[in-house]
Amino acid sequence: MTLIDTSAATTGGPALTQERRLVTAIPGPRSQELLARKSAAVAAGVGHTAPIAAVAAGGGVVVDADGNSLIDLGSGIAVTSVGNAHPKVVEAVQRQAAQFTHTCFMVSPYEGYVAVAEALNRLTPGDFPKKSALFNSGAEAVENAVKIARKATGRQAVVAFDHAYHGRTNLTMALTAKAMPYKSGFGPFASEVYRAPMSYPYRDGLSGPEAAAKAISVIEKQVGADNLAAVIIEPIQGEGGFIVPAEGFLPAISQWCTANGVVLIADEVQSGFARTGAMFASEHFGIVPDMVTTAKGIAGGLPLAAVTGRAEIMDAAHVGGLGGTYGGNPIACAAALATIEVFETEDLSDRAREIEALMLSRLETMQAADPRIGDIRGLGAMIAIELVDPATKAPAAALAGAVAKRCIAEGVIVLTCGTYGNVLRFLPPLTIGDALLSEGLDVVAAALAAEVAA
Ligand code: PLZ
Repeated sequence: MTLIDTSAATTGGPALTQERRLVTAIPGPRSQELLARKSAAVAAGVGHTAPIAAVAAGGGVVVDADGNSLIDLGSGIAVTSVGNAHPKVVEAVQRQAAQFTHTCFMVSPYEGYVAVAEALNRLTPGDFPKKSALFNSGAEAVENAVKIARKATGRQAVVAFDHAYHGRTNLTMALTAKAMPYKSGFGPFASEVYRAPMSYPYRDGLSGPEAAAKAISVIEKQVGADNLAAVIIEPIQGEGGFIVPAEGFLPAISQWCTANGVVLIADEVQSGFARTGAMFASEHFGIVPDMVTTAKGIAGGLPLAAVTGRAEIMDAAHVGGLGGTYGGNPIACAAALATIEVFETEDLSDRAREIEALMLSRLETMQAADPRIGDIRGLGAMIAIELVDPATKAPAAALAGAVAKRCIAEGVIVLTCGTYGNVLRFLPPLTIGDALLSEGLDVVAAALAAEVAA
């Protein structure tokens, strides 16, 4: 067994020098060595975006085994919003790990789990009585939200939207829209899942109410309200392309759900926890979902997920009907409590709005000079640009891929997304400094410019 030399950076957290630093080509020799071991030992289906061997991360950077320091515009897909290895999270994890690592909450309950549930019941939208249940991953939270909604309504059908992403387990693959890479060859998929058209202002040209009327018509005619347990929607779609629905879309869907006894589940796995400049993205649209699924940003990088909802819906599942060996693991709960404290005491929603202002002004300047940036959208520190052929608006997926690759080679981690693969998304940790964020966007601009020349 060879262990990666971490001497390039032995401690993470914000103490790491906040700089972009390239000391080798990416990937450097040590990273290459790990990637060779990865391809020999890890199933080919598990891909990676940045070809590096990460050894430390914090603030706004990820450091690799060769000593390169990359600007992080991805946060491990919207997870490390409080910054990687935040000292308060590290301290909470260490303290809890030394106390006990596991009892199984269903065997011997402990306070951390209950305290996380209390915090979620307080923080999620809606001032009615709420309850929560904890799980390990976003997909598992979504699965459980659907289970609970079915039990509560006595109905089976679930509606998800075009461009939706809800996970990779069997039910959540069915809910997810995109075939490649998430679904192809992995069926058969769960039944009683139906798809409605999403509001996608850049491409459908519809107002929110128009797009909602279209979706509601599909739901009423093709599913039937009486058969429908739940409508699940990401208030801002993540993997599907950071699609922000037109104004009025979400309220209309929400009102229709209420009028028809259908449970509205907001999947805030990617958009939750200060990411969009509010604790939850639902708040921007004035909707109060019956249930909210959360994960990612909740625990500073530890695996934790939750379903929070109206108490009477959450209590519909019989005793013993919900659970899992690790759901609400005590270390993950300790991390979540520390993370939530950081969100609140450091006012990271406010920081997300500052990041939005900085990113939008930079991206708008770029767009004015480059019509291949067809659309700029998103809220807070969840911003994306959709790259297109300026003449036809046809998605420019190859361009997006090439720009992201070039950025990574230049020391900036940039992720793509979108049904058409043509969206560059920016999800920096909320602890990134302005100078570093600005430098990251300089690199994005240079990469886009270089792809004209190329
Ligand atoms: N719901 C809205 O964004 C996870 C997927 C990464 P898990 N998104 C990142 C990948 O390619 O696997 C996500 C999401 C929304 C649910 C999920 C699923 O969360 O924690 O990955 O299961």
